[in-house]
Amino acid sequence: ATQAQPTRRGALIVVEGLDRAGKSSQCEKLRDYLSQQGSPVKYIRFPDRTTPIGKLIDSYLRGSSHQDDHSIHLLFSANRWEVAKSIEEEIASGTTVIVDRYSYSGVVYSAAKANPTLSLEWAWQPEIGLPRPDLCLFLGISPEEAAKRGGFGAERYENETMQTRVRELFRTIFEKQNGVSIIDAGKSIDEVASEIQGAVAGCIARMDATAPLGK
Ligand code: DGP
Ligand code: NA
Ligand code: NA
Repeated sequence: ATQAQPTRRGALIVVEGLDRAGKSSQCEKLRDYLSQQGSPVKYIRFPDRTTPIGKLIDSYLRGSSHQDDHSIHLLFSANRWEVAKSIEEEIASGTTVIVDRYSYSGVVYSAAKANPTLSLEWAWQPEIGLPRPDLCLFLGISPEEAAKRGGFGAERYENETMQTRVRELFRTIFEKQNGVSIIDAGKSIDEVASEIQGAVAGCIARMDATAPLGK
């Protein structure tokens, strides 16, 4: 009898970046690319504004409600925890999951507020134990290039002071983080897409798809 093939799990691919770096359109392109290759693939984004917790986050981001900095931080984290199990199940069943923003945005945007009791270290704690990405792609963009792509949107955090701090903190955490691919998102959409495809193909080729997803 032929021996059963061990189940190959999917990869967990996280895409991070500043506002206006083109994250969402690149995530869609990556999803289409992988599915054309015949890989089962799912694209999700955080915050997921559709859940009850997500609705609180949405109202906060639109400026319709106020939240204590720690409280909103924990809600963003809870919004990831509420789908953690379903991410693990998708991955275990062989589906590659592309995630638009994850724990890195989580810690960086909160710590950027320079609230004296909300350090990067504090901000990491509720993220510990979430599914660990196999690859994180960081879409970097200069302030000049971002400005060319239009003005700031109306949401909370979309202002010069916040974006400058967020840029610095992303740099700080990605300097010491392994498994991060820094992509120059100032290039053309197609150039960025092909760099992303190369990094993802490399990750999938290197990873041990018979070992479970990390935490
Ligand atoms: P987006 O829908 O991707 O534009 O994200 C909405 C905004 O929320 C964006 O400015 C980044 C910010 N954000 C995303 N995740 C988190 C998080 O976990 N914590 C905090 N404080 N902000 C976040
Ligand atoms: Na945004
Ligand atoms: Na976005």
